[in-house]
Amino acid sequence: MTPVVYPHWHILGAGAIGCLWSAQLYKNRITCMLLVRSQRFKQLESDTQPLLRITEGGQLNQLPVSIGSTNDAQPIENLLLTTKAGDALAAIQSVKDRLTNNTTIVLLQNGMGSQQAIAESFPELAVYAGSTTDGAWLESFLTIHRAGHGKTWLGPLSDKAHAETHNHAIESLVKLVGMDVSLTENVLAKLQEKLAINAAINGMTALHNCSNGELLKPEFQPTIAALCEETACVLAVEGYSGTGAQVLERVNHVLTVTGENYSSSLQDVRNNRKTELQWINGYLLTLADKHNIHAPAHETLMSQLAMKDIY
Ligand code: KPL
Repeated sequence: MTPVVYPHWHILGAGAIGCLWSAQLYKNRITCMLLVRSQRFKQLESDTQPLLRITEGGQLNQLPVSIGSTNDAQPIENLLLTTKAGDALAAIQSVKDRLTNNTTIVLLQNGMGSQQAIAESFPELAVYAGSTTDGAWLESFLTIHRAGHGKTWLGPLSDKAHAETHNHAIESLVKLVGMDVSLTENVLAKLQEKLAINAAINGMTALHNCSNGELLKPEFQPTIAALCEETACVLAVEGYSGTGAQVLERVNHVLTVTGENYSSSLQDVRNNRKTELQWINGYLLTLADKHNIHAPAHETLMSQLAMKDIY
């Protein structure tokens, strides 16, 4: 009998999603190493085993985690990139000497645009993208809270990934117990669906400093509807088939079920971090501009955010 060989993963981006995947891989006995910048790595005490603290449903779990520096030399077989969209390309460039022609890359960024930029920069590699509705937030380094179990779609992005009939490492992610991961041939459609929702919610909650549920108030609904209408119209140039009314229905459903939550963009603002709105509404505006489509609701939203120094 041939022994089962489990793939080894490196995770780059020690935020909430990177830590969540690191914990799930550990629980599924798949080895993985969380990569941090060399400066951060030097600050870690070398004589103690780092622990990842994950709280879920009021219960705290502490799991050992293997941490390495981006500056190490050993090759990376499989890379899960979980940085923010704006940091993704630079992060992958920082480990490019460790990538081989056999490296599989999985990109888990919000919004769109950063994934395509990476697939174009690394055409020789099997690049996959993911779209996730998993909810987790980072309290401090290696301390996260899992807010909700979502679904993750993974699918090929680069030509090399599209040509593969089988990818052992990707299959290891699909089989993870404790995560709901499925494969799709059309990951761009999944990214568009998520982008359409984020484009109506994230910027608005950041601007009005409110919970998701507050956007259901009548005073916000006309703007939300206009954003959804424009999103459907702009994304149609890339094959999106949903109507504005369908997007609005999905957005209002998300606002209802996540009513108490604060969007990731509002959390970024509150923690003085740059948001990913450039990769959400910004992506739509670039696309609109390229195809001469008028998108005044998105334009107004982005300028109102800029007036409040929210980028
Ligand atoms: O994905 C989200 C985010 O906060 O980024 C939503 C769907 C808006 C849930 O909060």
